Amino acid sequence: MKINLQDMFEEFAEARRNGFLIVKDVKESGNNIVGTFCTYTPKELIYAAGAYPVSLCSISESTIPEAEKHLPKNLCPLIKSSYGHALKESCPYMYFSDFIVGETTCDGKKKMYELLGEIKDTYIMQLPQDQDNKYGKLMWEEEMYRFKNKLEQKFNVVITDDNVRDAIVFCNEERKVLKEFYSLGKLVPPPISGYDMNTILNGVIYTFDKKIQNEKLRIITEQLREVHRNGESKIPVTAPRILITGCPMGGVADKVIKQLENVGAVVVTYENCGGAKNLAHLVDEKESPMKALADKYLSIPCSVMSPNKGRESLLKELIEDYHVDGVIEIVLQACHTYAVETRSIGEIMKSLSTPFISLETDYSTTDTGQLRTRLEAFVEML
Ligand code: BJ8
Repeated sequence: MKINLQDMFEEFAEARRNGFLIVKDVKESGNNIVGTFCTYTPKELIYAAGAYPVSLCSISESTIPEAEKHLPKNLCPLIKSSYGHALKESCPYMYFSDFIVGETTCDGKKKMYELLGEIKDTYIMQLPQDQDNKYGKLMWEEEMYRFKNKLEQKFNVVITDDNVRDAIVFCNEERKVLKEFYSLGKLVPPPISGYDMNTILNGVIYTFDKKIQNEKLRIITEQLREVHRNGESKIPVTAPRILITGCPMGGVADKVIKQLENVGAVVVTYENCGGAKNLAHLVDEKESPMKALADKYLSIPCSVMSPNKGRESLLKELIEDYHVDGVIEIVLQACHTYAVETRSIGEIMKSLSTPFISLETDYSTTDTGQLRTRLEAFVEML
């Protein structure tokens, strides 16, 4: 079956807005919904409880002034935006969630969750911050059981090991399909722009029917491979190939990715959440399911971990596999963990002779021009 790729990109771009209506239907059909904020959430357990995980709104600048009535101005925009939505009751996904699950990741987020708990039932998983320590691993596995109990009590269900195994297979299938899709960035030239790729990776967060999503993504991937085989990619073979790393991009995609591609580069891979950081590794289907979940999620290389060596090795792997010419790091204002890692990531890039810049930004449009100038200068240098 041939599909119109542009229509498909638009469908994924609209997924968040359309998802507003779908989440209402899902809820009104008697389903349970759990709101999530972070990649560390073991969504398999939510599916195993017969519920749907849904990502909560966190990319709009419009809710930040409201949030700043309770939170300090000097806080990451993602945290303020999320909390502002809760105060303004403007995130339908939150509205229809039976409860919210958060993790003790960065300081700002975990303290915001305390305030969020005054507005909505908020459950916190205690995330250890050392991935290699055996006590940390045991603690995180224990947290999996604690979360499972919460789901069982809240939804009056029993979650068996088989339920969890089925959910692991189900979520792994989505990861495999997404990985096949984003691996198109390895092709030279890539058959899809980084902006369209990001749109799809973002759109899937708000898509409830994963079977249909997987089918569509398989078709898109195959069609884009054909575009490449036929030499029909609109991206010039000479376009500098960029890897994006750092904080989540949702709130700044237009002013970073769009502008970067407008000045002649192409984003071929995303290391940040939504990209390889989350999707690169599957949950082990042969391991005992709760331990497998604990192992997979604790290994996510986010800067809240100390140390966070996994980010360095993932970056090295991606730079090689995607023939990367330059690396751009996005640091959301007041994100201390990523800001501190900038130095070590910069050193690694130097050792690999890979050009690197780190851009600090927020959700406003005030630095759009300044960012364009910096992106232009970076691309010219490549
Ligand atoms: S796994 S990146 S989604 S924590 S940008 S709120 S770290 S101050 S969003 Fe994140 Fe999970 Fe990590 Fe991914 Fe804090 Fe930084 Fe803000 Fe952040």
